[in-house]
Amino acid sequence: MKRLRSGGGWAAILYTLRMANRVGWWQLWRAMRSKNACKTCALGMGGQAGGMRNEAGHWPEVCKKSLQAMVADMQRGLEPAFFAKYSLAQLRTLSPRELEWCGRLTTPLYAGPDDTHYRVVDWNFAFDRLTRQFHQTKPEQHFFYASGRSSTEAGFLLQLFARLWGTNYVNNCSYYCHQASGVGLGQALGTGTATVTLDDVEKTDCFLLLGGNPASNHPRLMRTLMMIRRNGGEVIVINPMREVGLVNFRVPSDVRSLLFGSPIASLYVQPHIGGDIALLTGVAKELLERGAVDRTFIENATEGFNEFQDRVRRFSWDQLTLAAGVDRATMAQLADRYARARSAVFGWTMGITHHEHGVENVRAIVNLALLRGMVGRPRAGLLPIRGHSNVQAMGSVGVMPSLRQELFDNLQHHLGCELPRSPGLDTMGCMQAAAAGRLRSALCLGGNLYGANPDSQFAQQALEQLDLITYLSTTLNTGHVWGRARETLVLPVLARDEEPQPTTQESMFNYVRLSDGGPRRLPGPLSEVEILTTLADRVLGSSGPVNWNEMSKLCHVREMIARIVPGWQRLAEIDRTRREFTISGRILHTPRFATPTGKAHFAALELPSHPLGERELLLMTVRSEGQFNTVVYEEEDIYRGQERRDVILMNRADIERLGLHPDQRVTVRSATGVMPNILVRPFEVRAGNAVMYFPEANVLVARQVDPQSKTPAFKSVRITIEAVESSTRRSLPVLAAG
Ligand SMILES: Nc1nc2c(c(=O)[nH]1)N[C@H]1C(S)=C(S)[C@@H](COP(=O)(O)OP(=O)(O)OC[C@H]3O[C@@H](n4cnc5c(=O)[nH]c(N)nc54)[C@H](O)[C@@H]3O)O[C@H]1N2
Ligand SMILES: Nc1nc2c(c(=O)[nH]1)N[C@H]1C(S)=C(S)[C@@H](COP(=O)(O)OP(=O)(O)OC[C@H]3O[C@@H](n4cnc5c(=O)[nH]c(N)nc54)[C@H](O)[C@@H]3O)O[C@H]1N2
Ligand SMILES: [Mo]
Repeated sequence: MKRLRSGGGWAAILYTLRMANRVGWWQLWRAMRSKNACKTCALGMGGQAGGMRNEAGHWPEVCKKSLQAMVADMQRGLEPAFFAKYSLAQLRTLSPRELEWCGRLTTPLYAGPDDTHYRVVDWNFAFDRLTRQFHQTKPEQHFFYASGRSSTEAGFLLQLFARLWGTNYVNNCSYYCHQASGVGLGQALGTGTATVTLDDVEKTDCFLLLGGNPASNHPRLMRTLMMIRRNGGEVIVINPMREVGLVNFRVPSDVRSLLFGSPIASLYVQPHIGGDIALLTGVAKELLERGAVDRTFIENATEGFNEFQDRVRRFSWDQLTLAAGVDRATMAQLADRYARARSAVFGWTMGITHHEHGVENVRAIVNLALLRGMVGRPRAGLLPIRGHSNVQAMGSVGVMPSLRQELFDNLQHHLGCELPRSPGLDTMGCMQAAAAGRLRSALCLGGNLYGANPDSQFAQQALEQLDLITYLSTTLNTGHVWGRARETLVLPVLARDEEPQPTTQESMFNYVRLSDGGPRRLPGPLSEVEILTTLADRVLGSSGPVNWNEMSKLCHVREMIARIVPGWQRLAEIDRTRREFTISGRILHTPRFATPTGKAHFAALELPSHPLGERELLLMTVRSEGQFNTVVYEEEDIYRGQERRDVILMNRADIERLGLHPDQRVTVRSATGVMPNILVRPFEVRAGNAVMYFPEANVLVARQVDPQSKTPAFKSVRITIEAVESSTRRSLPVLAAG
C-alpha cells in the first residue's frame, strides 16, 4: 500500500464521497448539518452553531471520523431473522469491523446459559429480567460502566440510580483513558480538566503535543495547529513514532492547505516509549542551567520548587539521555524553542496516560509549564486532549466511584437522604472483583468493556462469572459475543441525533453544548434516558427522593444538574435560552489555583525504568486511521500505509537485529498472551519499540495498572518476537448482514 506524504486532504474528501454514496447524499448532508454535537472526539463541534462548526465559529469543519460514525448510525436495522440464522459461535468469527457493519440494533436481545443464538425479546421481558436481578442482589454485587458517547443527562441518571440503589461501583471509560490527567492535574493545580479555551490554543506561540496522533484521532485540531504555524508559532511534537499527519497535513477545509499541504511539526522529537519524564526533565535541567525560568511566577504562585530543582540536578545528562532515547543537543533545541516562546500550551493524549507512571508523566508536563509560568494566563496552559465526545461530562456529573466532596454534599442535600459512603471501585477494580466472583451483574451504558480491557482472556473469564450483563448499545460489537455473562441482555438505543428531546455534551474545553436530537431513523430502539428512568422506577419506585417519571423529561434532569454540579448553574436556563456556555471555574487565566493554598505544586519525580532483555521490545497499542476505539470501520490505516491490521510495526534496525525481514510472519508473545501470524512491517519508530493495533492486541496487554490513576499500561507491553516457518493465513468467514 502506498504511503501518503501528508495526512488529511484528498483521501479524506474522497472518503466523504464514498460514504455519501453509501447512505445517500441528501440524507448525509442533512445529518451532518443538524444541530447536534459531533459524535466522535471531544473537541466538541456542532451543537447549536450547527454541525461542522467549531467553538471559534469556523465552518466547514469536516472530519472523516464524524462521517464514519454518522454513516454507521444511518445503517439499516438488523432483522430478527439475522439472529435466528447466525449462532453466537458464528458471530464470534466476525471481526470488529464486520460486527459494526452488520447493521443497527433494533430489538432487545437475550442469551441464557443454554442458548446457542441470541433471542429477540420484547422490552417487557428485558425490563422484567433486569428488575428481578436488582431485587435479587445486594447493591455491592453490581457495577455500572459508562462509555463517553452517551448524553450528560443519561450519565447523571445512571450514577444517581446506582447511588440511590446503594453502591459506588460506578465508573466510566476514563479509567482506561485520561484518568491520569485528572489525577495529575488535581494534585498539581486542584483542577482536573483543561485550563485553556480553544481561542487560547489558536493564539499561542508554541504548542507542545505529547503522545497523541490528532491527525487521525482529533482531525479538527489539525486546523488549529496549522494556524499556529502560519502565525509564526511553533508546534513541537514528542512521539516515539513518526506520524506522517503530524509532519504535514492537508486541512480539507482550507484551499491553500488542501492543495499544497501544511507543515505541522516545527520540531519532531522521538523519545522511547515511556521516555517522556526523562526528556522533560532534561529540558527542565537545561532551562534551569540557563536561568530561563520565571522566578517571579515560581515564587508567587507555586510550591515545591526547591525539591524539584534538587531532584532535577541529581540526574546526570547520561542518565536522562539514555532513559529518554533523545540526545542532549535535541533536548537543548527543545529548550531553546520553549524558552523563546512568550506563550505555550501543552496538549497530550494516550501516549502520556497509558503507562504505569501515567500520573507522573502528567506531573512532568505540569512541572515544565510551571517553570516558565505557562499556566494561569491567557494563551498558555494545559490541555488533556480528550477522547470520547462526552467523556468529560461523565466525570463532571459523577459517573465516578468517588464523588468530589462538594458534589457529594450537594447531592445529599438536594435529595435529602444519605448516600453510600463505602469505597467505590474503578473499572479494573470491578473486573477483578467480577473475576473473583464477588459481583453478580453489570450494566454498561454504551462502550465495549470487553474489547477495551487489557488481557482479553481474563476479561472474558471475568465477565463470564456474572449472572447477568446488560449492554445499552447502538450496534453489535465484540463485547456482545465475547463479553457475555451467564445471561446477557443487549438493549438497542437511539443515537444522539435521534433523541426525542435535546441532550447536552461537554467538550474538552469545558464548553457545554446543546444537541437538538432528531427524528428516529428506525423503529425499535429507546433513548438511553427512557431505559434508565423506566428501570429506576421499577427497581426503586418513584415515591422516594427522586420521581423517576418526572426525570424522563430532560429539562428536569438539567435543573437538578444545574443545582448540584459545581460550575453548571447555567444549565438550568439552557432549555429556554438555548445558550451554550463554558463551565465556570475551569479556565485559568490568572495564576490562582484551586489547591488549599491557592498555589500550584511542582513534583520531584523519579525516572521510570523499563530494562529490556536483548530480544525484547516495548510495545505500544494504538488506533488506526480507520477505527474508533473497538469499532473498526476500515481495515486499512492510510496514514501509516498499512492495508491490514494484523501487523507489527518495527524499526528497520530491530528487524535486522532480530534476524527478521519485512512481511515475514511472526508470533508475538508477552507475559499475558500470544498473537500468532503477525506480519512484520518496517516503520519510523524509535529502535527498541514496536507498535500494534488496539483492540486486537489487548490479548498481550497486562492487567497491572498505574497505582494512582488505575489506568492500564496499554502503551508499554514487554514483548518478544519469533519467526514463524510456514505461513498459514487466518481468514475470517464473512457473513451476509440483515
Ligand atoms: N479516529 C479515531 N479518533 C479517535 C479515537 C479512535 O479510536 N479513532 N479514539 C478517541 C479516544 S477515546 C481517544 S482517548 C483519543 C486517543 O487519541 P491518541 O492518544 O492520539 O490515540 P492512540 O492511537 O492511542 O495514540 C497514541 C499516540 O501516542 C504515541 N505514544 C505511544 N507511547 C508513547 C510514549 O510513551 N510517549 C509519547 N510521547 N508518545 C507515545 C503513539 O506513537 C501515538 O501516536 O482519540 C479519540 N479519537
Ligand atoms: N490496548 C488498548 N486498549 C485500549 C486503548 C488503547 O489505546 N490500547 N484505549 C483505551 C481508551 S482511550 C478507551 S476510551 C477505551 C474505549 O472503551 P469504550 O468506550 O468502552 O469502547 P468503544 O469502542 O468506544 O465503544 C463502542 C461501542 O459503543 C456503542 N455506542 C456508540 N454510540 C453509542 C451511543 O450513542 N450510546 C450508547 N449507549 N452506545 C453507543 C456501540 O455499540 C459501540 O460498539 O478503550 C481503551 N482500551
Ligand atoms: Mo479514550
